[in-house]
Formats: sequence, structure tokens, C-alpha cells
Amino acid sequence: MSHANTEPGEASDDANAPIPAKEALLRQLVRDKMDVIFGNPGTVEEGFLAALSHHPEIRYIFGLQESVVAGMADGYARVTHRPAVVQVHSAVGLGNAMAMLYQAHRSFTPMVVFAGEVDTRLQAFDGFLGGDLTEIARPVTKWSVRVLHGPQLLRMWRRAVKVAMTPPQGPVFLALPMSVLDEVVEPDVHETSAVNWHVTPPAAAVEAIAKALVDTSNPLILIGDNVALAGAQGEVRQLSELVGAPVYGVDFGDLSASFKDPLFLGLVGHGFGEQTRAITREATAVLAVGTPLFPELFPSLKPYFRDDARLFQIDLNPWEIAKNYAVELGLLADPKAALQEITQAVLRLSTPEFQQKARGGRQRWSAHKRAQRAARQQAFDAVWDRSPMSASRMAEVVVACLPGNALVYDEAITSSDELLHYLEPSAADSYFLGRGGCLGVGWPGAIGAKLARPDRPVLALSGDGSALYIIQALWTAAREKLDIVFLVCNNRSYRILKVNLLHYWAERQECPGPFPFMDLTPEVRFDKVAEGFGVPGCTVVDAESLRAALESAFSSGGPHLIDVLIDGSVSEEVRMVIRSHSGCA
Ligand SMILES: Cc1ncc(C[n+]2csc(CCOP(=O)(O)OP(=O)(O)O)c2C)c(N)n1
Ligand SMILES: [Mg+2]
Repeated sequence: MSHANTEPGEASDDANAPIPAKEALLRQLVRDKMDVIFGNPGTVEEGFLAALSHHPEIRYIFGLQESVVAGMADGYARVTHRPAVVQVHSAVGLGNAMAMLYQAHRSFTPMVVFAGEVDTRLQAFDGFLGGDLTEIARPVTKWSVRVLHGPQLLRMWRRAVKVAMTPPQGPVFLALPMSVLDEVVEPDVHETSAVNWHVTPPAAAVEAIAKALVDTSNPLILIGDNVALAGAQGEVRQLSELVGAPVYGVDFGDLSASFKDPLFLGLVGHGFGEQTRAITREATAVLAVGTPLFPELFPSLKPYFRDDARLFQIDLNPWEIAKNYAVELGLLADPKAALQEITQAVLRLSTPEFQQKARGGRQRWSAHKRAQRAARQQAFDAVWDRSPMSASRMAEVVVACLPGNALVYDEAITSSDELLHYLEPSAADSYFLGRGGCLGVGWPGAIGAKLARPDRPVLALSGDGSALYIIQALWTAAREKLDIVFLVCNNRSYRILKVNLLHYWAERQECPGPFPFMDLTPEVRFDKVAEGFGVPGCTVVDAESLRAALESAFSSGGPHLIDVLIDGSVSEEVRMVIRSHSGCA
């Protein structure tokens, strides 16, 4: 059957009968089970979208702004561990998506992004919406290309998928001129090949790392998102317990360890290197797995490690190995396979002295964790009855009301520590932290997560400031009737910027002054905004009404927004700065 006799979307008898390239691309998506497209349409994509409308097996998730679109794709890819497909509109749609693509690129989320553009014959006119799309996308993608020939579309598409999925994973971009999409081609659809990256390290390297961990007095394990990618949470716990080493999350957005593990001591944070040094500088041997060292905004210029510390780094990303710090051994290997091998080697090398030392480590660090938790609980108890309610009181109620199999997306910013204290997320793929530095990823990310796991209740927490970067994401949740509870941790400010400015003043021995541009006044009525987008909303001011709102939202289905008014003061931090500097009045 020739394509002239075949309706769009209708299967031809002959799989290779000529069809428009856009139709071939849709078949390729179905072949690879990449059957969700996140997008926002424009004129130059309309031909593709008209063809898509004949493919009910592919779902188009409509976002009202490209930042929302790319954010939803990010969440979807993080939960499915597969590449998400993103369609944006020419230079302007790509421009709107840039911040989300930046964060996806920095945090290694696999996505295939494409934009339409005019017919190649018209590009020389440099007309309306013209622009060099591939140059715009290049810095925030692993690979950025324009397809110029219809018959080559699927070859380049499949390569794009492979590049996005091969560690270090990340977004890729294709510019697809209308003339290329309309060209009639022999489709040649076949499954996209994947690179198997489960590479076992060489035995000698394994032996050397194991021996160092056995010989050393004070080991430390640092982990990041490539541990979660490899599914190596259990291997981290096993090795840390075997050698008695504390574990800290460094570049930690996915759940690379259970917060309930007795030796997992939390996250080092991505702000200040000095805080990280307090953790790293005592270690005599450091094993970093699947994480950059260090991704902080303000790295320390002083050494993070003792002069005689032995540093080992295992990652799937060669760029990150020995990027900033000399390593005794850097291993390009699958974290899961490497940790399994190292554990076996440690068991072989184990002696009674080593076992005693490891037992000492386990006792010391699990006691340290218990003491840390107790101190935090004490601090939370001290502000328990505060009005507006404290972030910790809010977190306690939220966690108590959370359905057992819930998936939590956390962009709670300065309320996140409180949430983590009560939640102690444990199961892989049950907790996702906003990453990559771009605010607003939380709510679209939760929508993507819900689409990936429709069977699980989803809670999306966001700071009030963060939510306002992508507030129209609520419309997509209403349109798709998604059971998501959107919770605003509303302190009516960019509170973290106040805390960071206090650090800045303290470092420079300056007295605190007024905070510039950090209060969100006039107040935003999130409940009314949500209702405008078709999402029932309410505002709560105390723990009891929060509990009632959560119970009702989780039991009634569809999206709900709960705006929780919490304490946004930073008076304790101000007092700390004043105490550290005697010159303040
Ligand atoms: C797209 C983007 N714009 C601006 C910033 C700078 N920024 C970092 S944190 C922050 C404030 C976050 O406020 P909110 O979400 O209310 O959380 P809170 O600090 O109050 O807990 C801002 C504006 C950013 N990281 N990303
Ligand atoms: Mg805030």
C-alpha cells in the first residue's frame, strides 16, 4: 500500500512502505515504548502534532509553559529511568525551557528534546522565529543537532536516545525542520540500541580499594545519584557496615541510601564547602561513589582532606573522576558491580583486628546519628507551639498523614531538613529532591512522577517562592486529573536567601542589615490561584486544619493544593551573626 492510500496513523501492510518522516518518528516512539510526549505547541510543530493525534497509543502531556514541560519530563525520566520526550516550539519555546534543561544537564536526566522550525528552504530568509536552535541548546545538552534529510531522521533520533541514556546521562536536542518531517521516507523502524554500562572493575583495582579500607583507621563513604542510577543502595549499606564507615550524600537528588540506615548520616549540602570540610577532613580513606566532588555553590579553597588521606573515586562519569582532587585510584565502573566486588574482597582480607575496628566504627557513627537526631528533635520541640506553625510541626503532620506507598517530591527548600527528619525516606524511587539548582522543578517533577507511577499517591512539597516559577503546572495536573497533593511551605519569603545573606555578613564580619528583595509581599493567595487553574485549594494556619486538609485531599482523588502558612523568621540566625561579631549593636 502506498502512503497516498494510507491514512495517518493507519498501519500499512508493508512496514517499509514510504510514509512522511513525522509518521516514521511516531512509529519509532511506539517501537521504543517512548509513548509519552511532554510538549507545548506552535505553528512549526503543528504538522507533527496533527499526525500525533492519530496515534492514541502516544500520550501528549500539554504544559502551558516550556519550563513546566521540561520539568515534567525531568520527573518522568527520573522515575521511569528511561528517556523522556520533550517537544518545544522553535527558538522561543526552547528559550523558555533553558533553565530546566540546564538543571537536567547538570543533574544527568535523560531526555530527548526537539523543536520544530520552518522548511529548510525558508531558513535563509531569517524570518519570524528564526534562530540557530542547535547553538541555543548546545551548552545545556550532551548533543545538539539539526536533521536536514528526512531519510536520516530515525538514524539521528535513535542516536539521540542512545546518547541521552549512556552515562553520564542527560538531555539531547534535535531541531526538526517542517520540510524534513514532511518528507516521504522508507521508515526503517527498529528498536534503539542501548549501551550496557554495567562494567565490572578490574580485580587489581578492587583489591587495592578493599585493602585500603581494611588498613585505614577512619574510612568515609561519599555517595551521589549514580548510586541510585545503578540501584546500588543495598551495596552501599553492606560495605559501610562491613568496614564501619559513615556515609554522606553529596550530589544526592534520588535516593542513593535509606535515611534509616544507621550509618547514613545525611547530606553534606550544596551550599558551603566549609560545612563539608567539617565532615571530610578527619577521614583517613575516602571512597566516593557516583558523585562529583564537590558540587557546592561556594567550594572551600582549603583542602577537604588530610594530607595523608587516601582518595578513591568510582563513577560512571569519567568527567567527575579526579575533576578537582587527585585520587589514588579512579575507576570508571558500575557502582553496583564495583561495590559488590569490593565487599567480597574486604571479606577475604578481613582479620579479627579489622573486625574489631569496624565494630568500633559502627558503634561510633550510629551513636553519632542518634545524637544528631536527638539534638534536631530538641530544636524542633522548642518551637513546637509557635504561631504561625514551625516548619517542623508542619513536617510532622505531613508525614503522619502520608499514605504508606506515597512518592514524595521535595522542593521544600528551608523546610526540607524538617521533612527529612520525620520522613526518613527509605525505599528507592519513593523520594526525589529538586536538584540542579533551578527552582520550580518540584511541582512539574511531581506531575511527571505521577504519570510514571499512576498507582502511587504523590505529595509535591514546594517553597512558596519555588512554586511561583512554574505555577501553571497546576493546570496540567487538573487537565490530566492527577491524584497529587501540592503543598506550599509558605513562609512568605525567599527564606534561604536571608539565611545565606546572614552567612555572607558573618564571613565578612559585618552586622546584619535589612534583607533586600526577599519578602514575598503582597501575599500570594495560592488557594485562589489553584482554583483558577481548576485545582481545589485551601489555606491552613494550624496543625489540626493541616491534618484535616491532608486527609481529605489524599482520600478524595484528583489534584489538591494546600497552602500551609508557616513561620519564616530567621531571628535565631540573626542572633548568631550578632554574637559572632562584637561590633554589632
Ligand atoms: C530559577 C531560579 N531563580 C532564582 C533562584 C535563586 N534562589 C535560590 S533559593 C531562592 C528562594 C527560594 O524560596 P522558597 O521556595 O520560598 O523557599 P524558602 O527559602 O523560603 O524555604 C531563590 C530565589 C534559583 N535558584 N533558581
Ligand atoms: Mg519561602
